[in-house]
This record gives sequence, C-alpha cells and structure tokens, in this order.
Amino acid sequence: MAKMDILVGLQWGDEGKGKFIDKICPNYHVVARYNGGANAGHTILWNGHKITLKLLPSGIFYPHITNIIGSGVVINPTQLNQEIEQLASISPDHDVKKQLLISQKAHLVLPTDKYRDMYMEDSELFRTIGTTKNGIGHAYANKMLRQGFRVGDIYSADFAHDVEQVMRREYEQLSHLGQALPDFNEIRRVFMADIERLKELAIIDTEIFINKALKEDKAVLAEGAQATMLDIDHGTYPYVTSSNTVASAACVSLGVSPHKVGEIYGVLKAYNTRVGEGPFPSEIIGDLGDDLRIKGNEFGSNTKRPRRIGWLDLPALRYAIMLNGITQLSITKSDVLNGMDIVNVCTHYQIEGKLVYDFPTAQQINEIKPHWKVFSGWNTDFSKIKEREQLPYELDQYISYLELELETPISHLSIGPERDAIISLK
Ligand code: 2SA
Ligand code: MG
Repeated sequence: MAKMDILVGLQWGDEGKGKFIDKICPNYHVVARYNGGANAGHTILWNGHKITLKLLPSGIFYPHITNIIGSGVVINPTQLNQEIEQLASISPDHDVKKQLLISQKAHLVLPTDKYRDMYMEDSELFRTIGTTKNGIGHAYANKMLRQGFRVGDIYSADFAHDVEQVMRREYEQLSHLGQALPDFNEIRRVFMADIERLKELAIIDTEIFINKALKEDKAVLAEGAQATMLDIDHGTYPYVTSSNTVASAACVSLGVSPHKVGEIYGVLKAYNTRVGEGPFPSEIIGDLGDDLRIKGNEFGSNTKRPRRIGWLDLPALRYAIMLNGITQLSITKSDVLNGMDIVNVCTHYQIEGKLVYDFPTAQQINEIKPHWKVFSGWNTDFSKIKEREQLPYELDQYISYLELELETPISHLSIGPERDAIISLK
C-alpha cells in the first residue's frame, strides 16, 4: 500500500508552496487540498500565464492528476467557478471539471460570511486580525456551531429555502449594524447560480476515493494552505487563520489514518514574511525590509497587502518542523537575497533578560529581542546555476548552516521565479 505525502508551509504563509508543489506534482496521481479556502493564493507560472489558485489544488495543471478538495476546506462557489473558467480559457483542451473531486463534507462559505468578516475587521468592537476578508472564520465558526451548509447539502430539496433564510437573517443583522451591503436579491441570485454550477462537478466521499487510491499504490500528495504559524491551535493565536494548517490536519480532512503518512515536506522561504497583525519576532523594520518587499514582490496575492518582512527565525522553524514532523525541507526565493551585504538569522531570543531558545508563548511574545547570526551575502547570476556545486560559497554556507541547525535535510532550493528555477540539493 502507498503512503500519503503531505506538504506544508513552515512560516506565516507565502513560502512559495505552489512552486515546490508544481515541481513534485508530476510524481503524483492524486493531489488533495486539506484546509483553508479562498484566503490562500498559490501562484504558479504556467504556459506563460501567471495564475493564482485560491481553491483548486495545485495538481490541476497536470491532466493525469486527480485533484481533491477535502472536507476541511471551506468553499466559496463563485470563486471556485471563476478559477475553473480561468483555466478553461487558457487551456481549452484540458477538462478541469473531469479532474476535480469535491468532498461532500466540505463546508460552503456564504456571501454573508464575507460581509460579516468585513464588518468585524473594521468594527472597533472586535479584535482586528488582518484577515483576507473572505469570510473564512465565519464559515468555520458556523461549521463548529453546526449551523453550516456542506457541499453535499446542495442536492437537498430544502437547500435553496434554508440557505436563503440564513443569508437573509445575516443580511438583516449586518445592515442593522451599519455594514454596507449590495442588494440582497443580487447576492442570492449570483450565489444560487454558482451553486447550480457546482452540480456539474463530482461531489463524493473523497475519503473513500483516497484510501482506495492508496490501496492501489497510487501516489497521493496532501497540500496545505496558509502555514504552520497561522494554525488555529499552534500558531500565534489570535493572529492566525481559522483552520488547522499543520500536517496532521491532512489526516482529519482527507480521512486518512496517520498510519498511512509518508514524506512530510516543509517549505520555507530564505527569509520570512507575514501579512496581517500579530507577533513577528524577526521582523525587519525600515528601508531594508522595504527593499526586500519590492525585490521579492511581497504583496498579498489576493489582497495585494504589503507583507511584513523578516529574517529567518530558527526557534520558530524548529517549532514548525517539530509540530509537522518534517522529513524534507525545501527553501524558496534564495535569489531574492542576491546582492545583500549581509543576511541575518535569528538564533534565539532575549525575553525579560533571559535567553530563550524555544519559540515562546503568545503572552511573552511582545517583549522579545532577537539575537542574530550574521552571514555574508551572495551575488551571482542564478540563471546559470543547475546544481549545488555551482552555488555561490556564501549561499552554500547558509544552506549548510540551516541544515545543521534544523536537523532536517534540505532537498530543494528555488533560485528564481521561473517554473524550472529550482534545483535538487541531494
Ligand atoms: P483569514 O482570512 O481569516 O484566513 O485571515 C487570518 C490570518 O491569516 C492570514 N492569512 C494569510 N497569510 C498569508 N497568505 C495568505 N494567503 C494570501 C496570499 C493572502 C493575501 O497567499 O497572499 O492575499 O493577502 C493568508 N491567508 C490568510 C491573514 O493575513 C490573517 O493574518
Ligand atoms: Mg500565498
């Protein structure tokens, strides 16, 4: 029997998971997304087009791969249809709908969830998290409250009536609270039209499909969205997303036993970013951060928000590697640091005068002073590099140091934005 591999981001998102997945995808028969919703943004350069997938699993570009959206994902039907249409317009021969299976247990994001997210983010009565305003938290909250609608419900005779009632109730409450809203009938019309189009897709018990695939020795990859430090339990709560992002969440969402897990790939960027509020111990404040933001194009792929920039943070990375049980690391965007005089790595922290080597709890995290190890920067023409031996000495040193400190093999290094600009280090 085959095992399911899992891929997860180790920082605060935007590690370039899409690029690494795209590299390893051809080896898989099944790629399954296990968490999050349209708050994700996996950007992939494909046939000369830059495409950002928010809901579709990254295997969708390969016609031989079956792509699955698992029960732990929250689905905005309008967004899903738009992505399917976008791919169809770029590649008319490629039948995206035939390649896609959706868990009947995945929850729907209602249009009113998005407006409630906007309301809470902008209201002074609530904590500001810096969400993507996609209604993700509200969809998961309704799931836990057992008030949600699942994709499988769209076939029920009462669905249209029940969902309208809920949307109307939400709409009335939000308009009473002063939230700006478009016309209700228009919201409902668009939503119901998109629900009808979902019926053209295969909505099934994906856990049965995946377990059969493993039994038939098919290679299955579970793809995580957002990242470890945004996990609802283990991330920097409350400045996190509303799903479990860690590798073990793949088992729950996809209905696969932990017995059946194989490799667990961790993706990290050669530096650090975070979008939204919340602690970020190794943040770079000032011009250097601004320069890196522009060089690395560090703006939200959905919301275009400028991402906060920081250096690598070893305690945070060790924590993420531990939580996920990472077996192989992949480092992205090493080319963005090209031309820097120095590259810093946070080795530990000082908190209230004490040296701390573990990632601290949320309560301590505001008074934290990072300690740095300083590396010489590198400057090279990455377009000529095809193997590890050709890397500049300084970058090779940086990688060797990380491998030693993180006690995990680094198998891949991404050296440019192009699809093939990724080298194997093994
Ligand atoms: P939400 O919308 O409820 O999940 O927001 C809660 C927190 O989680 C963060 N978050 C993200 N951080 C980085 N990247 C994400 N995806 C998009 C991207 C973000 C974008 O790939 O660029 O377009 O801005 C993502 N999704 C959620 C979010 O910033 C909040 O801190
Ligand atoms: Mg992203």
